[in-house]
Amino acid sequence: MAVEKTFVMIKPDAVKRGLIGEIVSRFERKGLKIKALKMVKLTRERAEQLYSVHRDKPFFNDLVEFVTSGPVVAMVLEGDSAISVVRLLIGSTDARKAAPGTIRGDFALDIQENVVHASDSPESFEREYRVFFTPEEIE
Ligand code: FUP
Repeated sequence: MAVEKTFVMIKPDAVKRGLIGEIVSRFERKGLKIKALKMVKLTRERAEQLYSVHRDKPFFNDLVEFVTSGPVVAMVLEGDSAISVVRLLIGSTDARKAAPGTIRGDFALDIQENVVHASDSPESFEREYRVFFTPEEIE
């Protein structure tokens, strides 16, 4: 058993639609532990830092505009194989193709406004959580 931490962000579309409770509840019901959680409005600089791997992509500017369009909810979750388990729970990036029963599959119909973000590797977790939290805050 490998206990891991992962970073999740509920995006502005889901916050505006009143889905925070529903989404947090799915992670809790799965058995993941909430180590830290906060609601904030991202600055442009922090959004660019979060999505730095996509800096050269054609959708980068739109993506930064979208994630700064309203508050987001950032959290660190912990559990056995948390990174891959959370990726399974959220479903495919393109919500039109996300399986029913997944968060994106149940609540979204778009590749950009896809409700939630989650780290895809231990390396992205280490980089992404630091956009919102200090190491002491997630102990
Ligand atoms: P994911 O890890 O599932 O969030 O997916 P990616 O890292 O591939 O993409 C990051 C974000 O870029 C997605 F949440 C949405 C956005 N995106 C677009 O807006 N257009 C695209 O064609 C691909 C991704």
